[in-house]
Amino acid sequence: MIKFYTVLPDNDHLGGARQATKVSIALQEIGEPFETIDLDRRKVVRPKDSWYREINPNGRVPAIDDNGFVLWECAAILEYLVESRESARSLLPGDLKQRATIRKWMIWESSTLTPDLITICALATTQDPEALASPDLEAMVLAAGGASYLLIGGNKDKPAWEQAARMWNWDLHVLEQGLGEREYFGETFCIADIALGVVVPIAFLCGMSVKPFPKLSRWIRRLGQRKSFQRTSSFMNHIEVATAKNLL
Ligand SMILES: N[C@@H](CCC(=O)N[C@@H](CS)C(=O)NCC(=O)O)C(=O)O
Repeated sequence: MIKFYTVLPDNDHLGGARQATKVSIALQEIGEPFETIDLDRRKVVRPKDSWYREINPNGRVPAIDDNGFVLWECAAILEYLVESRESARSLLPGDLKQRATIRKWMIWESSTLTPDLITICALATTQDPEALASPDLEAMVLAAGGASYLLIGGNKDKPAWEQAARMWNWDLHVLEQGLGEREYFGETFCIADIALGVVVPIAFLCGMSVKPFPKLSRWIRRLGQRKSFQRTSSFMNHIEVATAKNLL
């Protein structure tokens, strides 16, 4: 059975490992049984001498162990699941060009969208700490962003925040255009929906709205109707924040 290494929300001061939920959502979508190994972020994931560094030398979650084959990085794990399991094929639907387009969104999410998210979260903590829904957002950003946070974390510049917010809204615009009239980022629900669907709602914690992007807003609600997302407490928490603050 696949072992899934993560940090669950219940005993974690940062509310669990949000990126890692991409993997548990994918495993649930394909009906693959898995054993969850819930790690202590401070005692097991981070320490350089921890046994977990043998699993992931980055000291990050998620990682999986599939019968002795260890893999880390969400995008690589999702692609591996699709390629190794017949039941997962539907998560990478379409012909060659459609599948390449899905991979494009996966790469864009980790190379552009998530770094932009980390930037707005980092700057949000210096702009309006009281408005933040998560008291530990700053620590969360540090956990996810590492060095990039340290570079900009002390920047109390309003123009820097405004520029980061513009950047994020531009990303949302790119997503809105990319989604077009379809329900999902693939011909049907696919791994890009999982990757993007975990990341986009995190920005609700920083007060970023998707209201100017009605297709995206409907897409997030559509994801919220899937059992795999409903069972993901961090996703549901971000939706609650968005609803309370009228951001969705
Ligand atoms: N690029 C990585 C990102 C993983 C990541 O940032 N994980 C965070 C939790 S969401 C983490 O493990 N942080 C380590 C810490 O809290 O010290 C992936 O896609 O797997």
